[in-house]
Amino acid sequence: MDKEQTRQFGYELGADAIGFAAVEDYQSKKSPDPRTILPGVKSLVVLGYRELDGAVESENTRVSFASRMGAMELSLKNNYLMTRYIEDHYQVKAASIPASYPLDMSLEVMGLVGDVSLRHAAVAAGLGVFGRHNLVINPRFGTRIIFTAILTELPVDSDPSVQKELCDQCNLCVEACPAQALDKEGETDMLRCLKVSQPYGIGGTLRYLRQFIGASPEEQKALLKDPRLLHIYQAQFIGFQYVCFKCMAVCPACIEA
Ligand code: B12
Ligand code: SF4
Ligand code: SF4
Repeated sequence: MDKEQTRQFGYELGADAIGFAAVEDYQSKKSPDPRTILPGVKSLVVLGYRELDGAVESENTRVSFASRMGAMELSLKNNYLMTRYIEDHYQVKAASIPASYPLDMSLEVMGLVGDVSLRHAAVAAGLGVFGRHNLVINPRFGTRIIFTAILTELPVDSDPSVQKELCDQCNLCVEACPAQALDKEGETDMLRCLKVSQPYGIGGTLRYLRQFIGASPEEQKALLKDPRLLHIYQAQFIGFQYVCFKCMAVCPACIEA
């Protein structure tokens, strides 16, 4: 694959960072083998989209998430266009891996493991290194970046990995986490994070439904006016999922003041 031509195509679409990895350099123990997605896979193209500073730092997380939705929408379309470009241009098969959803919701993983671990893919493609918050820090955009990937049948050499240690262990992310989900080094307590960062996701919805089912008719009338129901509505139908961005927002790595 002509990396530079492909990179150029991606930048023109609006991606902020693009890297390439040979499939053998992508190692994520918990994730499915990428050959279960594309049997002839030989490489990954990884794309990064920066988060907007005003949005990620805002205490109004509706604004933060609306901006994330913009990045996700742009990335979904771009990933499709770039995958199509690779298939057409090189006459090979390629598969588009979006930023976050849909996820495997089977009992074994319950939506906690992506089809491709985009952090491990980003590291393999030279787009960053893991920090104390278990997120990937990019040398240009710091933690304020989300990723997508494309699996392709074309062999490529991986881009040079980031050698510099970008996390200075300042611990700001650990201290700022309202769920204490980062206390143990090298592991995010997923359930703690989920409960606080997605209060109106599946967990919050089930809590509301259980309460509703067990309530008297009078209590049910009151529960129908509970603001939680409207929050759940926004989360489910509009897609407003995360209300916490603290570990991204406080990380000073590679962010100019
Ligand atoms: C499921 C999921 C979650 C779950 C579970 C997270 C988890 N621990 O994996 C929950 C809901 C908790 C979650 C929370 C968040 N998420 Co999330 N999430 C995902 C998703 C969809 C799948 C992740 C996955 O497959 N995990 C399972 C396996 C791969 O994890 P693992 O092997 O156990 O690796 C973990 C540790 O072992 C450790 N680790 C592994 N190797 C190494 C190596 C070193 C050196 C170190 C220090 C650590 C380390 O890091 C991982 C985190 O626990 C990805 C998108 C994707 N497809 O990758 C986004 C993704 C990881 N999420 C992202 C973000 C931004 C968030 C949040 C900030 C929420 C928000 N507001 O956006 C928080 C951050 C939580 C945190 N600090 O860890 C971004 C990260 C971007 C980045 N710059 O790194 C991703 C990549 C989405 C995207 N498209 O960009 N997420
Ligand atoms: S998203 Fe919020 S709750 Fe989850 S790890 Fe980051 S700071 Fe903690
Ligand atoms: S906030 Fe500090 S400790 Fe946490 S990842 Fe960023 S640089 Fe590392």
